[in-house]
Amino acid sequence: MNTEFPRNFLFGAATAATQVEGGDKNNTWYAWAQKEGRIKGGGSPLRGTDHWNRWREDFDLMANMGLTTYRLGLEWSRIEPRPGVFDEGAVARYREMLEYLNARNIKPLVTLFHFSLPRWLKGGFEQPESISVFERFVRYAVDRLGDLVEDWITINEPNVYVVKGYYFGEFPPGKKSFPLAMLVYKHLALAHIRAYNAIHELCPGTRVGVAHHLRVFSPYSPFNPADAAAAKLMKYLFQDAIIECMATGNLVSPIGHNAPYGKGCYQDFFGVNYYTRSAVKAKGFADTVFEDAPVNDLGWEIYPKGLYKLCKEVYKKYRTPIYITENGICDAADSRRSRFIVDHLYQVAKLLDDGVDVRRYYHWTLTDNFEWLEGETARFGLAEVDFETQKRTLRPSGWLYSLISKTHKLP
Ligand code: IFM
Repeated sequence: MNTEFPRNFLFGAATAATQVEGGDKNNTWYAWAQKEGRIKGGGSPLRGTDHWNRWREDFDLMANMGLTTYRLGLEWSRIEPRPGVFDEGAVARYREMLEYLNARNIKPLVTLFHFSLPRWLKGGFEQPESISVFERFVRYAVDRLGDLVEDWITINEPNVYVVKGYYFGEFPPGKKSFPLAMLVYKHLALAHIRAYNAIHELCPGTRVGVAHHLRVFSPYSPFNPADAAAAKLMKYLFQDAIIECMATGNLVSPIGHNAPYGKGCYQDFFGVNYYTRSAVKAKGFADTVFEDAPVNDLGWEIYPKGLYKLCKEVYKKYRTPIYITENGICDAADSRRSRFIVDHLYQVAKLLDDGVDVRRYYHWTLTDNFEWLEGETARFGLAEVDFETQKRTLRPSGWLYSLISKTHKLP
């Protein structure tokens, strides 16, 4: 098999504004972190990696690593600190960042909504008005930054946002209601379509997609039909239904049953965020891990073949170019990350060999960061961060990834 990547295949790293920038008190995650016990180790996104001030250092690191693309997020609450009031200073900073990236031939891919909302957006995406409010923000951001960006992600991991925030109640707003979760799914799907259309209207030729969190769902006991049925249902409810709504505009059950903005194709690329596989037990509709499976520091199974399986599946169904918008491992000791990278990129090489149009790979993530409920304790970075001094140190796996990006070959 050919383990050389085409010259136009892009290798990059992905981050999210709230996880790295620091300094913003106006977002829902800062508010959520104020209650003791919610975030492991008592962290908050207020510190992050101080990327808001140290972005040049981080971008230089990427340039030295030979990365050619970077996925970054915009903090909505920074850009629009009050409803309809926009902060020109914040946008100017993002412009500076994007210009710096472009000057170094690092193609930006910009995420508009990644788990964190402005605190003033009461009720978040539960309210139908949120669709227009989001569109207003998107239009503003794209109008000011669109000349510097060719690829946009409207929404990151709608399923994780909904399941954690509205079903398990672990993420803000901490609710536990299936009907509400479905309503938020519906509003997110419509918000995506409105944003998709708005971006194309403002910047024709731009590529727009969603970063979907995809998992493999396998029956815990392969010969148990109840486990098999539960795995199928979990997969549909967690990812397949929302993907269909966002990709085609057709709201499918249990999210909806019509196409309010018309059926069509609302994605120019398919963003795949891939980490793990779930071993599903029918009893208790439980999402577990296979015994003896290799796992990361958070207990998630390391299952590279899943990346191949899922990309093949979505490509067959939607025929859109694929960007792997996230793939990474929580591994503080850096003892498994190098292997993880090579094994997953091997699957990407296989996909290319099989004619699947995968165009980019973004490792999650460039530096250690604020990992939501895990705070600063979960280490996903190619570079280690000492949060006290904010010193960045490239890990051995970071050097390896740099070599792969520079040579376009797997070692
Ligand atoms: O840190 C997150 C990211 O924000 C969304 N995808 C999964 C990552 C690791 O948990």
